[in-house]
Amino acid sequence: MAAPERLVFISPSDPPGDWEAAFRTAAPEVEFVVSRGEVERPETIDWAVVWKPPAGALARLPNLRCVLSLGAGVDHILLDPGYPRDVPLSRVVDPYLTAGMSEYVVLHVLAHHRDLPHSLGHQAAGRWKPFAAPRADETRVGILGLGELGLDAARKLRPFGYRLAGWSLGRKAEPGVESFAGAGELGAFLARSDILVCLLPLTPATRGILNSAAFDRLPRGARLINAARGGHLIESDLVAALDEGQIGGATLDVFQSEPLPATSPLWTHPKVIVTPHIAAITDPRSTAQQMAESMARVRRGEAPLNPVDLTKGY
Ligand code: NDP
Ligand code: OXD
Repeated sequence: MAAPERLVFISPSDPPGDWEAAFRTAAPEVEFVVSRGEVERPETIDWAVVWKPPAGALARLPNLRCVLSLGAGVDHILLDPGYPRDVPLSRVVDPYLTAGMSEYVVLHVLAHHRDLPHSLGHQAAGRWKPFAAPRADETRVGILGLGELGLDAARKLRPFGYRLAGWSLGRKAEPGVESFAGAGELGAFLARSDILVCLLPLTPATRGILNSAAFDRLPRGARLINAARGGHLIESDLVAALDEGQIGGATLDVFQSEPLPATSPLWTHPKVIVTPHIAAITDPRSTAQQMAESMARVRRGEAPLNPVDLTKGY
């Protein structure tokens, strides 16, 4: 009888019990092994389900058939220069994750459009100070990244009447969303974005894209929502732009260093809303089903679901 397939689960933050239970339903034929450092009998591991695996960990699994990211983003895996590039890599594209991200984006676009931070400041001071928000149809929302998450967010923002645009590598034809494509159109896209939402993957081309030069292209007082990766944002540039008034407020879910250090000025900045990388959380039950489908495909000699293009890095 053939030995059972083995799956190693590597994550410093995801609860292994929830994933083990989900895989017991989705792929009961596969043995679920939680890595707490070295993996026993590494040559017997077929599948790796990972978030931020330590550098070199995947290269030490010589018979790996597929790596399954616990997130939609895969920068946490491809940062490892020893990533075994001949092993297919699959990322999460899941309706619950997408819905969660769109809820977050809609919540914070509305919060900035209606200037909730300003109202909360007045409340804290016991001040009754009415003010009018701009009209939605005169408020320009720009989404960096019009992929799975960016497109869904745009579709869910559309009923509010915002003037929507998106920036991507290739041109998009989404009704009601003006499409800007490529580095050459970034400046024009920024210049028309009163509320800028970042939903880009973190790649060498997008690292540090939210910097002083980009902020200077935005309309004065523009708002920033970064729910993508901390590596997109130069945090010191943002603090300077907030203090100077070029940026009027920001929501940040992701940071250069996570957890956000206690000494960061972002924690207490009156114009900043901080959330602890919770914009969208991978749902184990739904995602384990998809991972089981990817494993079935790889067994048949096919590509997994949602394969990552290693040359593009997303
Ligand atoms: P996709 O791969 O579906 O979409 C990425 C989009 O970015 C595409 O539209 C792509 O363009 C565009 N893009 C990539 N590189 C460039 C570039 N150099 N210039 C212009 N456009 C570019 O990713 P998802 O929408 O699924 O996810 C986006 C990111 O969101 C993830 O990588 C992850 O980092 C982050 N995320 C954060 C979460 C959180 O909780 N904070 C939760 C989930 C995801 P094109 O369409 O032309 O290829
Ligand atoms: C992801 C994340 O990439 O949660 O899915 O950040």
